[in-house]
Amino acid sequence: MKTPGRDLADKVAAIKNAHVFDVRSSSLPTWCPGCGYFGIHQGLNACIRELGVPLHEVITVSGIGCAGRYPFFTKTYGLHTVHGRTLPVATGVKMANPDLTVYAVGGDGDGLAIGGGHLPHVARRDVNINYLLFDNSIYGLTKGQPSPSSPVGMKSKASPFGTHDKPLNATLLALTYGASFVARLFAGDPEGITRVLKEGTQHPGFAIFHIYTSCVTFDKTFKTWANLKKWVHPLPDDYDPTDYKQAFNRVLEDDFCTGVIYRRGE
Ligand SMILES: Cc1ncc(C[n+]2csc(CCOP(=O)(O)OP(=O)(O)O)c2C)c(N)n1
Ligand code: SF4
Ligand SMILES: [Mg+2]
Repeated sequence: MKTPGRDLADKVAAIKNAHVFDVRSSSLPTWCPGCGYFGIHQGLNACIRELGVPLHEVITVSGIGCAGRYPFFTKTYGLHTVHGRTLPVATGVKMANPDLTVYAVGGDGDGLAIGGGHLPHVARRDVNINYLLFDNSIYGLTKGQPSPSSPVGMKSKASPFGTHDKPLNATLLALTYGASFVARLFAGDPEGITRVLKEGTQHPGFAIFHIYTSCVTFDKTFKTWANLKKWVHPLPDDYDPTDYKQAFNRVLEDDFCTGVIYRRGE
């Protein structure tokens, strides 16, 4: 039977433990209520906690955008840099201190438009960093312009008659550029995000996590929660992620399968 004194000691230990292992910072996220980024935040926090990496050995590096605000909301080290330059800065950080666990975080505008030229090079150099691409198919921070992953016909204030441009598929690009770990995830599944992030973090090379998420404020028609929930589905159990050709075929056929799409074999 526990004595009252023991209970108090346990409570104090639990509070201390929560402080050490709670990855959230004291700055509350300024994202809109319902934004998919909360699910990603939850997933990455649990990944860091469960891997037990000391917070002073972790850094999150971002560019600009709603996704770019991410480093403010964690207790890890953080760099909020320049629009589109998430990957080169994260590469520099890793080169300067290879012992750090580096998470590069950014939006589809940051990573596929202004910063789109960096993905092939970080992939072919196989820099040992983890890149979380928050793909809501819109420029959230600047109030809802179409992005390189918006579908043809998407209407917005900046495209009142619908976009004409064909969308880019970040998963397919990552495979084409030779990334050695490629995953596709869903912001509505934080546990799935944690599981795959833990695997990718331990992968000795460049890991990209293409995360489908919803901008609830500016996208009322495409990547809504209702649509995403209907569309996303896990890869089948017998899927072999070490088969490069199969990975291509799968992604060409299926825009919404989630899980580890490709992982370099032993
Ligand atoms: C060099 C430069 N060009 C343009 C901008 C304006 N700008 C800020 S965020 C942004 C796009 C944000 O979209 P995304 O990267 O998808 O992030 P989200 O807000 O959706 O998370 C743009 C164009 C800027 N800050 N700097
Ligand atoms: S504008 Fe969109 S992406 Fe930005 S915080 Fe709000 S819901 Fe999220
Ligand atoms: Mg975006």
